[in-house]
Amino acid sequence: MKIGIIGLPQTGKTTIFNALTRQNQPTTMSGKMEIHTAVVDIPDSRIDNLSELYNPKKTTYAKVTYADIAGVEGRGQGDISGRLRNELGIMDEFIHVVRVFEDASIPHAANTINPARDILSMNSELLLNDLITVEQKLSRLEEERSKGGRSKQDIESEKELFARLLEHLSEDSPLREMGLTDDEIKKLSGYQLLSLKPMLIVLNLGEGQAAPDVSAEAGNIPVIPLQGKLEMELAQLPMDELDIFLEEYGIEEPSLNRMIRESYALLSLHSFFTVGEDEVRAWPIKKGTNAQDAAGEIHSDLSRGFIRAEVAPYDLLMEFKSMAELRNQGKLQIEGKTYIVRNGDIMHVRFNV
Ligand SMILES: Nc1nc2c(ncn2[C@@H]2O[C@H](COP(=O)(O)OP(=O)(O)OP(=O)(O)O)[C@@H](O)[C@H]2O)c(=O)[nH]1
Ligand SMILES: [Mg+2]
Repeated sequence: MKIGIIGLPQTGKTTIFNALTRQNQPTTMSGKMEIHTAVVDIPDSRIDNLSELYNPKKTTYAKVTYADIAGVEGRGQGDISGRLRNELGIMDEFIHVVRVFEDASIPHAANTINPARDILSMNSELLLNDLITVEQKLSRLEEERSKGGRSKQDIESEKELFARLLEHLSEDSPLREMGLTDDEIKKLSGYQLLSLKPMLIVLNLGEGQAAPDVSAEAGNIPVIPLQGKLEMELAQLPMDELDIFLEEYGIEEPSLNRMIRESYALLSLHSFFTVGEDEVRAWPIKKGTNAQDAAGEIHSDLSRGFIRAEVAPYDLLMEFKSMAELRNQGKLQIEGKTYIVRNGDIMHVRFNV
């Protein structure tokens, strides 16, 4: 899963990317399209606690890839093209970084600081691109119909779907809010529709700045205010110094962690866990995944030879301190292939190949 960080030039995308990755990419304006990617651990206090309980050789968090994508102007003209269009198309989600911080020495692409305006223009940028994609598809379907070839029925059912997309987009509403069925979304997967992808807005605040109210412009898009520059500085601190800093300022955790967790949840992902002396590990799965498919994430043999899963919710394991104790107390759930795995389930798969 890949999350693209987009926004106007000089809004703090690379700064936030650096905070995410504890890297130090230069934050200069290069003027050309550049993409940096990095795999980031999803912070999860449950994994921290399980790791403390088992003291394993290895602790593995769920992971997501973030891409710092410079060059999406968000001018609201729908003119994203070429390589950039392709890069955006392969993302599973967008984080739109909106500048709120004031700094006269850093020019703003539209000269003034106006988060509400920038949110609206990025949204219409993505929407207009989809409008173009959908219109092109509809006219190709028209041609196909006159030429013959594919069955009339196939063409008509595709036409019906794309006509509905067109109608929705014409009302200035992103495709992600259309309530498309999983089946329809699957059919559309090859078209890389941008407004269909989940999105998160990050308001990049200056020091001591309050977050502006952009709820009207953001609509259903979640908004996370944070101080990009501060987050980057925090991310460069050694862990023990970070703890001291957070305690001193009464901060529970860096806002960035919240951003990571929300961006993970927006992908419709959650985690189940495996535990043991060798490894404590979080496994990302789509919500609604059954036990057999979840087992397949660990290894295909576990899915193929699946017999049953021994399952306990995280809280229960923390209370009883071991899977063996849960088994002795008769508290382990014994589940079959079709069991829908829940967020935070500890799972032990019995299999035979
Ligand atoms: N004062 C202040 N400056 C910031 C903040 N975040 C970023 N900057 C500065 O703004 C400038 C641009 O930041 P970048 O992170 O490079 O922004 P960007 O969106 O990646 O820029 P491009 O890749 O050129 O589009 C840098 O000089 C940063 O130091 C912030 O929260 N406060
Ligand atoms: Mg940058």
